[in-house]
Amino acid sequence: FALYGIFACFSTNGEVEKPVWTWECRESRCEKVPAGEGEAQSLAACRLSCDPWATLWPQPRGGLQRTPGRLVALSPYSVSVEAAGRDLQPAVRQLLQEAGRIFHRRVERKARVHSKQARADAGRGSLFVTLSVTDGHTRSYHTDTSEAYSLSISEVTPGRVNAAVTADTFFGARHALETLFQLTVYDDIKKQLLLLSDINLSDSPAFPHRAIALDTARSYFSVDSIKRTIDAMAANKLNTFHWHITDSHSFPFVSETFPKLSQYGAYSPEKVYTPDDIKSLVEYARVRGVRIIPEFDAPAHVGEGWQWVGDNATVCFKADPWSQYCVEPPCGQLNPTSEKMYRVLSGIYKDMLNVFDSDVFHMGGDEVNMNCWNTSEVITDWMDANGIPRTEEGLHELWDRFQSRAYSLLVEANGKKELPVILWTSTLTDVAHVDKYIDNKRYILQIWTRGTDLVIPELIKKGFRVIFSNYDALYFDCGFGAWIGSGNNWCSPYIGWQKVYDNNVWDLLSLFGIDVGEGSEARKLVLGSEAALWSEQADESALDGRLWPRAAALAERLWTDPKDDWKSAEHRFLIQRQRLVDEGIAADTIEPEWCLQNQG
Ligand code: CP6
Repeated sequence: FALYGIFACFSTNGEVEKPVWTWECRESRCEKVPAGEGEAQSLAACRLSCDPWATLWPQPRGGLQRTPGRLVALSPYSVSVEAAGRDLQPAVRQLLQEAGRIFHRRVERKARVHSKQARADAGRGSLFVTLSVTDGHTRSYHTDTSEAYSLSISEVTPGRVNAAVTADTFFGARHALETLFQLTVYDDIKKQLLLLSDINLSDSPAFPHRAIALDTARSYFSVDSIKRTIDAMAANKLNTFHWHITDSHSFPFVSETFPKLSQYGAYSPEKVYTPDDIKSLVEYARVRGVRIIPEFDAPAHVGEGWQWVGDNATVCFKADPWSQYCVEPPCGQLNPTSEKMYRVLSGIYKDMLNVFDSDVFHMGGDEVNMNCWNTSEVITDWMDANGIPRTEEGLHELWDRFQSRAYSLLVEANGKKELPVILWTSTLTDVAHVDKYIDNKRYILQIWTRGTDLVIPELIKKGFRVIFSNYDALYFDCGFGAWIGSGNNWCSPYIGWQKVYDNNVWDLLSLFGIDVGEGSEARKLVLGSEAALWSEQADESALDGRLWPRAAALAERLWTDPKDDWKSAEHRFLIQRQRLVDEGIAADTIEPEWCLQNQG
C-alpha cells in the first residue's frame, strides 16, 4: 500500500546525531561543556538536578527545604493520582480526580511534545500521587479560602515514587499538582521523563486576589481562547478571571430573561456567550483553581443591545461629538430615571448570578460622564421635578441613587442575600464623595489610575479593601490612554514585564507613609492585583502575546511577594515562559534562547 509507505517514512525517522556538547552543574549553574565519551543530558535535566528551586515559578514561599533532591526516571504512562481525606464530599472528590487527570494528561504531553519515541518509555518508574484535603466541602473559591499546600516526594522502593500532597482545600491541592508538574522535565537527549524526588516543600500565596481582567465587548474572544487563558493562569497559580463581558460596543452575554440584549447587541449571532458556554467555562476554571467574577459595567459603558428597550432606558448612545459625552466612542449611559431600565438591569443581574458561581459581583461604575446626563432632557426634567440641583453635587446624588437601587436589585436577584461588590474607582469613590456614598463593608474598590494617585492612601486610611490595576503597570493592552485620540501614538508605552514584576504595592503604599508592616491594617486591605486586557486594540489573535508572559510576572509578584526586583527572577522567568510555549500558549519572546542557556 502506497499509503503505508508514506507512514513508514515517518516511523523510521528518529535517529538524531549525538550532541557534541552537554550540560553540567557547576556551582549551582548549568554550563555548556563538551560531551566527550560520557553520557549527555539536556539542559532541562541538568537544571532540575543542579538547582531545582531555581526553576519553580512562582517561587514557593516558606518551608522551603533546600535539600538537593534526586532525579528519577518515570514512565509518563504510569502516573496515578488518588484523592483522600476524611469527610470528602463526592463533588470535591470529583474535582480532585479531574485535576489529577489533567495533570496526567499534561505529563504525557510533556513527553510527547519532545519525543516521537515517548512510547518506548513504558517500563520505567511509576508515580503515585495522593491528594489529601482536610476541608472536604469547599468547591468554590472565596477570598478567605486557604490555598496552602505541602508536597513531599520520595522514592519508596526502586522505581516507585510517592508524591504526598496535603492541603486544607481542593484549591491548595491543585496548586501542589502545578508545582509537581514543574518538577518533572523531559530529557530530550536521554529520552527520559525525569522527576525530582526526595524533597519537601510547603507553600501558600501572599495575596488572595491574583487576577486577569478580560474585556470581551470591544473584541469578541472565543470560548476556546478563554479556556486557553485559564490553562495558562492555572500554570501560574493565578486564581481569578474577571470577566468584563459587556460594554457600549457589544453585548455578547446571552440573557435568558432578555435575549434581545445579545440579539441586538452581539457582533453576530455566533459571537455570544450562552448560559451553557458560561457554565462550562465556570466548571473548566474551577477544576483549574480559577474562579470567574462577572462584571456588568453600569451606568456608563452601555449602548449596543439596549435599542429595543424604549423608555429612554439609555441616553447619549452614539452621541456626537463623542468627546463631550464619554471617554471613548460610542457613548452611552443608563438613564437612572427609567423604570424599564431597572427592570432590564434586574434581569441581567439575575441571569448573571444564575450562570456564574461567584461570591462577589463587579458592578463597574467607571467613567460616568456628567455632561451626558446633564444634557438629556428626560433626566434634567426629572431632577428638576425631584428637587435635585443640576450641579456636580446633584449629578453625583443622581449617580448614588442609581448605585443604591442597582445594588438592591442585585441583592434581590441574589435571593435577598447581601454580597460584596467591586467597583472601579471613579469620582463617586474620590475623596470628595466616597464618605457620603460608598460603604467600605459592602464595596471593594479596584484602582485603575496611576500607582502614585493620591486617592490610594486615602482609600486605605478609610478602610477600603482594594485591588490594584494601576494602568502604569497593569494595563496589558498598551492602553495607557494611548488609543484615545491616539494619532500615531499606538500602543505606547508598552509595559515591559520588569515593570509588572516590580509593581510592588507595599513599596507604593510606603511612599505615601502608610504602615505596611506585618499585621498592619494595610496588609489586610490590599486583596491583590489584576492585569487588565482592554480589547479596543487586542483581539483573539493578540490575546496570548499581550497576556503572556507578562501575567506570569504578576503571578509571582502576588503569590511570592518577592523582596528582590526582576533581575533575580529573570532566568526563572525565561524558563516559565518556555513552559507556557511548550503548553501551546503563544507567549511573547523576551530574550534570545541563548539567555535561557547562559545564566547571567
Ligand atoms: N473601558 C472601560 C476602558 C477603560 C476603563 N473602563 C480604560 C480607561 C483608560 C485606559 C484604558 C482603559 N477602555 N470600561 C477604565 C476602567 Cl488608559
